[in-house]
Amino acid sequence: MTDAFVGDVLSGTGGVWHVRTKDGQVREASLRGRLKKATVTKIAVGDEVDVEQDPASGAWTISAIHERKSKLARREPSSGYGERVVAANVDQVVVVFAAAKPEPHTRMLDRFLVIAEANELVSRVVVNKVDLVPGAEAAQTFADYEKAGYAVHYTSTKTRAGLDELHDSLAGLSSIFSGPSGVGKSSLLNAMFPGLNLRIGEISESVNKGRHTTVGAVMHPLPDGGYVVDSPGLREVGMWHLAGGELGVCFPEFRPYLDDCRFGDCSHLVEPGCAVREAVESGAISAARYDSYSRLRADIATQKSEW
Ligand SMILES: Nc1nc2c(ncn2[C@@H]2O[C@H](COP(=O)(O)OP(=O)(O)O)[C@@H](O)[C@H]2O)c(=O)[nH]1
Ligand SMILES: [Mg+2]
Ligand SMILES: [Zn+2]
Repeated sequence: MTDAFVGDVLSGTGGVWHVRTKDGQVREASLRGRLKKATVTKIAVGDEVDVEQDPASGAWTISAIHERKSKLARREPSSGYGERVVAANVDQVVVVFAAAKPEPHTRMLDRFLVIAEANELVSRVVVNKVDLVPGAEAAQTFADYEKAGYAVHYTSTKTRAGLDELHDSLAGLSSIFSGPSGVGKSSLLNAMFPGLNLRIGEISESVNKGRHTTVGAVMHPLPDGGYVVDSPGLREVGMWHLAGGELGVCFPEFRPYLDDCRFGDCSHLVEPGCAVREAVESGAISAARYDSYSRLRADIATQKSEW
């Protein structure tokens, strides 16, 4: 009998997984045949696993996958598995946009946040490149998110504004960095953790655009504990197959009103006595966020009829 070591899956390609055991060593391990056949749990980056080394060959195998405490997963009704796990055991999603270059599209930000909420994950919003705009401008563009209860960080890798606070908010946690390409995700991670050496100006996302390619998330261990994932995984909310009725709770500022609508199955679009729309009219809920809600609701309706 060999001893089993506990480790975290950092990345995987072609059946070989990189597993970081608690001693800090990274082992290349393959999945034990018996586990491979048990399709109930497909291994994902971020999974905590047991690995064992064969004393004769020195080869490592993954012998057990521990229960996940959270996951970022897409529903895939067309595949037999029902969902694809982008990363397991995620503590928070860090959604990065730029104050300028590229211009921030808050509709797209809303989509990223909905994906995180649908997975019951906490999100932070990072507004990077604040060196490119006058101070008040970025704060005004992103005021709705602070009002909705999200932590919003204003950062610049050029002036190092906001980097210490962002760094501290990652300590000991597993965080997924997501957002459009070119906003400075890799630059931010390098500026906070120089050892990571991520490539700047690379459109890493583009290789993952094809429908059947796997999402190549990679977890990077942080020097003081925790992980960051520089993720290509969150893009089109359409691929996440949310149900229309679940969308309201994915807008945290809607939640206090959801039980007050006249109809229990209120879509918050047209029904009389809708507490959400009343809150929009009174200014308690931002009209722009509500507009995102109604667009997403329409997208979901179209999607449904397609499958
Ligand atoms: N002005 C300015 N440019 C930045 C900042 N952060 C990153 N950049 C630039 O934005 C470009 C894209 O950065 P990158 O980190 O590759 O973005 P990613 O695609 O989100 O990982 C690079 O040319 C960076 O030098 C910033 O805070 N201010
Ligand atoms: Mg990058
Ligand atoms: Zn309503």
